[in-house]
Amino acid sequence: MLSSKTLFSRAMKRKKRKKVPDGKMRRKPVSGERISVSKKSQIRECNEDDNEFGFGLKSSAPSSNHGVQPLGNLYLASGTINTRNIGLGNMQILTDELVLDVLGFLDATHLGILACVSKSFYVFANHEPLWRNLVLDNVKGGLLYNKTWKYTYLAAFYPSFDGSVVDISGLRVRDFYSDYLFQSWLCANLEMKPEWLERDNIVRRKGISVEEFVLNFEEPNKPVLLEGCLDNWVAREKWNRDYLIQLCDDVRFSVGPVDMKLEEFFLYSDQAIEERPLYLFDPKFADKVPRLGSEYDVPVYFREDLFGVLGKERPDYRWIIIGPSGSGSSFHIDPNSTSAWNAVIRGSKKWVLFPPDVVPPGVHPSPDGAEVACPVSIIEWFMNFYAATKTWEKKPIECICKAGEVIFVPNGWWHLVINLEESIAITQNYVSRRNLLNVLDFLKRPNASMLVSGTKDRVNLYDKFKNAIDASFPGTIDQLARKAEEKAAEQKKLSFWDSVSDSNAGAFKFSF
Ligand SMILES: O=C(O)CCC(=O)C(=O)O
Repeated sequence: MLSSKTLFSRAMKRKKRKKVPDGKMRRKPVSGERISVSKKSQIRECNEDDNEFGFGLKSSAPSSNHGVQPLGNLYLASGTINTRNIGLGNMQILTDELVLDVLGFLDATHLGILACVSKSFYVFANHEPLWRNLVLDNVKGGLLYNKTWKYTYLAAFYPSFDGSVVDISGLRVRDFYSDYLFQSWLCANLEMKPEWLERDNIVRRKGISVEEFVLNFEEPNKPVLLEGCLDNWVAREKWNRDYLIQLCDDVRFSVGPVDMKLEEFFLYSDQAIEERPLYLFDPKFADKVPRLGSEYDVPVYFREDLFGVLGKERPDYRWIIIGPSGSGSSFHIDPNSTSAWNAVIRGSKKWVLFPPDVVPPGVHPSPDGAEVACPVSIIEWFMNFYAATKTWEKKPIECICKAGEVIFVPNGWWHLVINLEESIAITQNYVSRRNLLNVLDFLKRPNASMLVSGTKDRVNLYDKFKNAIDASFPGTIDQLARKAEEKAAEQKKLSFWDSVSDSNAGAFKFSF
């Protein structure tokens, strides 16, 4: 691994704060940079020589990150110079993150000028996520990705710029040590380790009845992987790149903060090597291209969809999801306390799920649940936190969901998803009678205006939904509330008997 030759301070964990209710799952642009040939081969050597952690790089790992090395290497270097500090002048006291935050205020021209000031500023000012932000903030209309974010920017704003002749590796700077920049590069270029993919402990079912699904999974709020329920989907047969590009033509889909045509998105995803690749995640896909909506059917288990009573006022509930290998969704709980199903049409996805009472390691929700601080990227979570789950009493549920399979994500469960190859999926969030009371409770919370998502009217959603349910299904809410009370009383009785009886011996337990 990154052993004696490449000492990387693994304790350094980068965190991002994310507001939960902002769409179903949104992410901020971050990271992605390069490594020099020698550094790359150094790490490869390390992998072969000393496999303590076994990190492997993607074969597509580019050949330059401007020579940035992890800070630990400084202690083994013959000299004590860190070019990072010398070239930053008075700014050297700032952390790398802060330097990048400051540079994030600059426009492209000033970033370009700053890159000429010193070797250190050259490295910082070429940090790809800075250019990614500049592109995403400024390029309107067609986004034609061109090798790197910096060259994409230049090609968009300087028509005389000839991207075909540039060398994307850039300059290599000697004696530059930075854990932040190194980790950012590493996370963009790491292969998923086999042991991150090994655990497969989800219950799988094929051909079960709706009653079995409700009894064994929906009612007890447990995940399940359902096989064979997409067999009749037109989407399974037809949806591939060429078909979708032709069908969707000039239609633009939501890709993080920008809208892209499918052709543009695939142009990007074929080239990008990023820690957090852009992800196409569009809730309006079926309005934009009605054929997309008619080429799949809601699996039989999920047909009760009570938010339907709100008609056009219902919160966003279905998404088409397309992303390259490495893209995905970092830890979150689904919006409005809904449950969800996620069907993989092409590709495959690694899932990690924790029950509602277990906050995943490395994830820190604010007390009101409105914000979550978590590692910058999914890959960083695997690198720094996955191993911790091995010793946890409550192990996560994990699986790889392949094309043709559907996962049921019960309400309140934390989940993280990473695409192991380019994937196309459909997901829907829904409310059935099993989680209606949860959803109503959620919508009624005092900070609902911060928590409710997917709709413009966050404050009145509770009243609107409750009234619409009362009108369409009179008495249902009271009936469910009575059932819930009975169940709670039953459970209380059971736990009383558990506490006074020795369940193994079937006898009373006396404690003095
Ligand atoms: O990236 C994915 O496919 C998972 C999406 C997800 O977690 C969600 O829709 O809640």
